[in-house]
Amino acid sequence: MNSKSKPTQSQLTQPNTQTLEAQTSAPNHPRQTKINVSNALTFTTPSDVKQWIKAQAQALGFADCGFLSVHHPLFIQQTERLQQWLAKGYEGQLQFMHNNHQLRAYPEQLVEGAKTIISVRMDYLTQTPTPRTVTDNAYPNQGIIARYARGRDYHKTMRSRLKQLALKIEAMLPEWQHLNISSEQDFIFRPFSDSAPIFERPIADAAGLGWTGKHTLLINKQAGSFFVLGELFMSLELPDDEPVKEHCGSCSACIDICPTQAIIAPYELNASACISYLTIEHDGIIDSKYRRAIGNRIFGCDDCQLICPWNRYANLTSVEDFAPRHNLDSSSLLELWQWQETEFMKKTEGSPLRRTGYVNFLRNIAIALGNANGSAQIITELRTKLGVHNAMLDEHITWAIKEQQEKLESFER
Ligand code: B12
Ligand code: SF4
Ligand code: SF4
Repeated sequence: MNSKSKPTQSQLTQPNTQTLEAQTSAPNHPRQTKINVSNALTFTTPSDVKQWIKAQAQALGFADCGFLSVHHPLFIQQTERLQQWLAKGYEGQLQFMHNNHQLRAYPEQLVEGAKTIISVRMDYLTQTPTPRTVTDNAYPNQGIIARYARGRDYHKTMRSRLKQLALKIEAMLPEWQHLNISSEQDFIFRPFSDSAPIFERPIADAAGLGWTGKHTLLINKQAGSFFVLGELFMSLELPDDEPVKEHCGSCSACIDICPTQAIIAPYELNASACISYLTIEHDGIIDSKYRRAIGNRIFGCDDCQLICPWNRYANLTSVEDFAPRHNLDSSSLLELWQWQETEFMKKTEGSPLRRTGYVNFLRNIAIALGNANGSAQIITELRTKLGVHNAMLDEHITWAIKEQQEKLESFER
């Protein structure tokens, strides 16, 4: 390859066997025999470095990555928007949204010495959903768990792979000394995924990973929106990527389908009305005005994504960690209702489901059982947990029994 040519995709990802052999066959003369891992590559500009990092990220299971300066103007702008959002009371019990606004506005203070954020996305679907349809509604006796949450907790998967990416970058620093991208300094890095006061979706948007849909999630033209986001803060100084054009146009399918009308207006979500918030984050009584709308969703909600036309392009994941555990993609409500606390703790080890806690999990199933097809067996099963845990759960069980009785009575009429 001449000095101007860019590395190809396969050159970027293939390990250089010549290098490894040279290093292992001459252990006594490391200085003379040291051949750098990139001896087939030429890095002429910082863009070559970005291309190399992107290829490494993809080899680690990330679908894509983009680059953004920690000093980008979006951080101050988003902090102001967040404050307006909080002033409307949309956060419900999400108290952490009130904290650390200084760090949100100045992310360079979050990781001292960081200059660039690598924003990554990771697909999580293990089955292709039927396009533009909420098929989950066709199974009222099944407990629907959001698709991101059926396997291993993605936070751990993301952070450990981001760390691997950082180590690969660190090993390459000597090759990039001529590029004036701070590679001669000590390498500082820190991986995040949903674990710090960071505007993850706006970062990914500005770094060109997709556009923000009217449901407030990021969408990619080639891959839909069923992916999670993460970031690697690092001390290399690389140029920003450009945002992409938005493609929602006049569509409003997500706003129209939302069972609880949580999407107040395009790009404006009242989190406290969102089923994802109610079933995962909200502790205690769920307002009865939302219970019928919750349907059979017992942990999270995918409706605004399932209906989105761009998800006909959603990709399946290459990451095994997302594979559903314990039939969480096809369990009946009654099966899940029968889990004892020890079983819940065992089966949700390393799973996002742990977050809601056992009694709130039962609360969610009780609501869904109230919404299931009328059945005397469901009423009997609901009664087995009355008076067993706490008054909050009893209130939901009593509501569900009443809903079931009304259905059975209307059949008899
Ligand atoms: C709090 C939170 C929630 C809350 C609130 C969601 C929300 N939209 O705010 C609840 C619990 C409801 C929630 C639900 C879900 N979440 Co969530 N959540 C977060 C979290 C931790 C913070 C988001 C945040 O800052 N919200 C505050 C509001 C103010 O921010 P915002 O929506 O971005 O609002 C801005 C826009 O309205 C914007 N704005 C205003 N006007 C305009 C105009 C235009 C044109 C534009 C572009 C923007 C714009 O300004 C606002 C202020 O910044 C992030 C992780 C993170 N650290 O970023 C994950 C995150 C956003 N969630 C994620 C996921 C997957 C989900 C669910 C799909 C899970 C599920 N299946 O149940 C649902 C989807 C619900 C939905 N429609 O958004 C992913 C999104 C991935 C993606 N493809 O975008 C994230 C990034 C987590 C991750 N690491 O992957 N979540
Ligand atoms: S996740 Fe469900 S409840 Fe929340 S905004 Fe989307 S459709 Fe509405
Ligand atoms: S459903 Fe329509 S409006 Fe909503 S995010 Fe998708 S394309 Fe945009």
